[in-house]
Amino acid sequence: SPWGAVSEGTPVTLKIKTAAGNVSTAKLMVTKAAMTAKGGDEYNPDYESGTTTYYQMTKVGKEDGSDVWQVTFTPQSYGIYGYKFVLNDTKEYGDDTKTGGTGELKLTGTKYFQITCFKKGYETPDWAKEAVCYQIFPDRFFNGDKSNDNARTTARGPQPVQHRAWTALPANSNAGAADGDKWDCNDFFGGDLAGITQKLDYLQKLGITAIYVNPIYAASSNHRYDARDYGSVDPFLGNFDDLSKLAAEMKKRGMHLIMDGVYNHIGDDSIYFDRYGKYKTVGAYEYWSKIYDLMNTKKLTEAQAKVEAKKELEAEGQVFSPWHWENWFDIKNVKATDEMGPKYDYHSWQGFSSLAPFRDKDFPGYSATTPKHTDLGDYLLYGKDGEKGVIMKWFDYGLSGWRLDVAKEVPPGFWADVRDEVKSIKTQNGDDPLLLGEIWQDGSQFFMGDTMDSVMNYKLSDAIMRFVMGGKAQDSDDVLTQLRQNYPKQALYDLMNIVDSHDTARAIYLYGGGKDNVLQPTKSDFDYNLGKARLKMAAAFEMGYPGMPTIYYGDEAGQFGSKDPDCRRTYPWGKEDKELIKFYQKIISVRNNNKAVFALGDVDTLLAQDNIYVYQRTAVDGSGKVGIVALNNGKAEEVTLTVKIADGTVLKDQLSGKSFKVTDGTLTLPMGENQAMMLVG
Ligand code: ARE
Ligand code: CA
Repeated sequence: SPWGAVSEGTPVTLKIKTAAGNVSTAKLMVTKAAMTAKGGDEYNPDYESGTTTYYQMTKVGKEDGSDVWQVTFTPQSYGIYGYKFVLNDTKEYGDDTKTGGTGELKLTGTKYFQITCFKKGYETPDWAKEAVCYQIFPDRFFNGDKSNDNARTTARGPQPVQHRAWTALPANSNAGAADGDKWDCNDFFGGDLAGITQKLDYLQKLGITAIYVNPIYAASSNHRYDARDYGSVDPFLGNFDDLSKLAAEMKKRGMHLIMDGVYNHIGDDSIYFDRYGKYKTVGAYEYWSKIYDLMNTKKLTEAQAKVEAKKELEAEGQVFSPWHWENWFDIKNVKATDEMGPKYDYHSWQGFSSLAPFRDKDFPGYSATTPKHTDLGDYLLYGKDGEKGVIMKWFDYGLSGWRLDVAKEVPPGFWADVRDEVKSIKTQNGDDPLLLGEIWQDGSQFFMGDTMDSVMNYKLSDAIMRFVMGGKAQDSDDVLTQLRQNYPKQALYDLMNIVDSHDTARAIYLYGGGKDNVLQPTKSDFDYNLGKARLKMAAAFEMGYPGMPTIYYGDEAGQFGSKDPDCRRTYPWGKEDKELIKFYQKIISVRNNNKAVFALGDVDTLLAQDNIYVYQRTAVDGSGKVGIVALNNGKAEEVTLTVKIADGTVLKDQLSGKSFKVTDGTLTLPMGENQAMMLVG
């Protein structure tokens, strides 16, 4: 096993085999990565800026006629470590990301094999390991309160809100826009918090025990990643009473609520920025544009303009916030234009002028010299004068955890501070809160025990998609094996395992051959039945796998759609694919009724060959129970597995009801085309 995760101070022994007599010196090169945001906004482990140590290896004997070299090194402090072997002082043997450590031999420049080293005592919430989660895009799930449908009239800036009928399609006006920033997020369908509360019985019957809800703070757009005010619930969704009611009903059912926290950026139309001069408090843009106007027209110095701007704003009845958010952003004295008209230039998130990021240097934990209490840090986390920080405050309304948007773009030191604070409290269910980062790549950097418990597992959704669509099981298994080894077990079992999300086309649509770039496809744009058969395989795979399986609202009902915003269609109440819902109920109950196996058991790949992918779960509670999940993405085929399960053991496929007996250390499964089995014995 070439990759791995260990706690600080654990000795790691590495061996390499070389052809007899071929190698005269072998060294282990170990680099501890630094975390840098080189050339962009994302913080990543960076070996180039890291510190390297070489360890001499010793020839310890022979195996199969080859020389065996060995060395032990001990990572003393948590971090991401990379290693490779240097042979004869001339060649490097490093990672080729294939299972089994085939590796790659080169003169220089091979990739590092990774070892994740985590803080002693790193623990993650147990409830997430056993949870089955449901993701809700709140404007589109259920309209439970028509009285809030007209709660406000404007979306971003002066743009009017567009009300849409429940079964209409989301607007697609921005598709193909050159700047990608046409405003099409002001169409609202009326879904709300009351709607979620009213549908809890439905979710409970499905077997759901956690809900991840996309942002619900007051915001301009329907997706609400452009917070207007972190301190209030969006009036279209309800108010704090509605939230408390939802949380109370969830508590009764033993469910956990995960909210979306967007702390890298806010909306340009917000109390913090106030680009359109809508709010009584002075926003950063409002303030700086006034300063620059004065500098440019009256030829004042910046210091003079500041004094004058303050006077003018106060004369207009504007008040400065005690949090001083006028200083949290980079706004330049340069005129620019966007789809909302002329503006002073400011750093925006990925070129979307609707989203203004905070300056990294304002986050506590940005560097060793940043003070622990910055205005931004106090506002978001620590609070001040008896008022709680945003991140802590929402726990008072029944929150069980945060999904943290663009987790790589916020200084890791801040997430460490967040962890310290959040882990000092309990959720309304009396257990530990969950911190889950949004990332799309490997998430090891969040699993050093100092920041997150979990991440959105897009790596897994990609691997599963590749397989169910006909890819080789080996390729998907390489990816998943690497994750299993890179991630500490406590993080692996808390991962948010998904097949799609509000940011991707719906799985059923892609699986059925639908194209991402088709706008508002209909059922004739893809093969629904094929998509459905594959979705069943993917969902069964996740229900049996370590991590928190998460269903994007409506997937279980056959909702389809291409990329954002089309993937955010309304839940098809009254038009559900009932057979698919039944299937989901079944596989979720298989997981929920066999938690010792499917939620908490050990995991091993049994077979990953071409069309067949099979893994085993083994209970660690001493019960001796096992589970096997088998998928066939090809034509019907009889599969014989070599298993380490006692002869005579009978395993029953919970989906077909058929039983199979272990004989002579093997298990034979007649697998149909695109069939999934979930065996328990
Ligand atoms: C807007 C328009 C869409 C349009 C889109 C792209 O509304 O119609 O398709 O731009 O042009 C939020 C909204 C989006 C909105 C966006 C900007 O939900 O609808 O999109 O704001 O206004 C990257 C980031 C990742 C991010 C995804 C979307 O790394 O963090 O892109 N995800 C989060 C949220 C989003 C949210 C934001 C961030 C902003 O989950 O919903 O968008 O707060 C690769 C890369 C990833 C990349 C991924 C997807 O795999 O590795 O880094 O993710 O592709 O592009
Ligand atoms: Ca409503």
